[in-house]
Amino acid sequence: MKKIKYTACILMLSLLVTACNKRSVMNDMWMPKEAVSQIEESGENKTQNKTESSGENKTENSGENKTEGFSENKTENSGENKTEDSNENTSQEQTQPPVQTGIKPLKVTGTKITDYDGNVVQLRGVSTHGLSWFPGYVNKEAFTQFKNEWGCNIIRLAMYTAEYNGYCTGDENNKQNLKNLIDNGVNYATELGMYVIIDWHILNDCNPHTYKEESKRFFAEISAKYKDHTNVIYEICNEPNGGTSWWDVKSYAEEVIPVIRANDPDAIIIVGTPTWSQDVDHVVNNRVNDPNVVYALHFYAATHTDWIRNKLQTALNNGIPVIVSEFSICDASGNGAINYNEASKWIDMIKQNDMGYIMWNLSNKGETSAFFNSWCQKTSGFTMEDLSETAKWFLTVR
Ligand code: IDC
Repeated sequence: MKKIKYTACILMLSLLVTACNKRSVMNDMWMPKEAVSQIEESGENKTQNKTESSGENKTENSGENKTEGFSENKTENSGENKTEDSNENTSQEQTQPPVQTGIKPLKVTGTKITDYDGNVVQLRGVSTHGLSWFPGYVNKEAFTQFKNEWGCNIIRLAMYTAEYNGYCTGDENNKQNLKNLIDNGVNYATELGMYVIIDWHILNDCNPHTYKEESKRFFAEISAKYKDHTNVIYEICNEPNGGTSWWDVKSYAEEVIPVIRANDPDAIIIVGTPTWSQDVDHVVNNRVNDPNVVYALHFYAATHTDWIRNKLQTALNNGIPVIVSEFSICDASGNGAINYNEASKWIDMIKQNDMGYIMWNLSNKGETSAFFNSWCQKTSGFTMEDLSETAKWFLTVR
C-alpha cells in the first residue's frame, strides 16, 4: 500500500515538474502574435493577455479616409519581429515581451531602456507643443520626415492639463479633440514604426494630485485603448513643481500606475520628478515599485548646467533609469539665447549613457525652443529655411 502511495506521489510530482518546465519555456520565448493567440485560445498560457494588435488593424483601413497619405508602412518593421528565444536578462523580474504591433517592445534594464534581447534602444525624438494650441504638426507626412530625415524614433504628444484648453480645463468637445489628436498621433507613429509618448503635461497645476482623478480616468481609458501597442509610452506627470515633493509624486504614481498596469502590464511609464523634473536624485533609494518605470529629467541648457548634471550623475550612479523626455538648449522660459557650450556638455552625457532625449517643441511660435521659424506656415515638408537654430542644432547631434 505504501509503495502504491509512493509511486502515485512520484507520478504526480513528475507531472508537476513537466508542467512547470513548459510554462517557464513559454515565458522565456518570444513568440509571434499568432502563436501566442493560439496558445491562449487553447488556454495554456493564461498569463499572456495581449492578443490583438489594434495598431495593425487600424493601418489596414486607414488609407481611404485620410489626406496625409497613408501607406503600406505596416510591413516596414516586420523585420524587427522576433521569433527566436528572448535573452539572458534573467536578472529582470519580467522577461516575457508583450505581443508587438510590429515594433519592438521596450523594457528597463538597469539604468537603460532596451529591447527584450537586451539591446539598448536609444530614443531620439521631438515633442509637440501643447496639442490644443499647435495640433497641425500631428500629421503623418511630418512624422515621416522626422523619422527618415531627422533620425527620430519617437514622438512625444504633449497634452497640457491645466492651461487654456488643457485636458482638465477645457470643455468636453476640447477633451474629445485632444483624444482624437492622440489617437491620430499614436496611429501615425505605429504605422511608421516609431515610439510615442502620451504626456500628461502638468505645469501650472504644480502638484499631480491636483487633477489626480482626471488623470486616473484618462489613463484608464487610454491604456485600455493602447494596451496592444508595443510602442506606446505613458508619461504620467510632466513637471511637478511649486514645492511638490518626491513623496507627493511617488504617492500619485502609486495610484496611477496600477490603473495603467491593469490594462497594460509591460509598457514603459515615465514618472516626472520634483522641481520641473530636475530632482532625479530624490528617487535614489526611493523608487516606485515597478520594473518598467523610468524617471524624467528635463533641462534647458542655458539655465540648467553642472548642478543638474550632478543630480543626473547621482541618479545614474545609484542605478536609477532616467529619460530626458523634454529639453531645449535655450533658457527655461523656452526662449532666450542658445547656450551651445552647455548644450554639447548635455548631449555628450546623454550619449555616454545611452539615454533617451526628446526635444521641445514642434511649433512656429516666436520662441527660441520652437523648431520652425515664425513665418513658416507649413506643417510638413520642411526645408532648412523653415528650421530655427534650435532645430538645426538637433539635426547636427545625431
Ligand atoms: C512653454 C512653451 C511656451 C508656453 C509655456 C506655458 O514653450 O510657449 O507659453 O510653456 O504654457 C517646461 C514645460 C513646457 C514649457 C517649457 C518652456 O514642460 O511646457 O513650454 N518648459 O518654458 N519646462 C521647462 C521649460
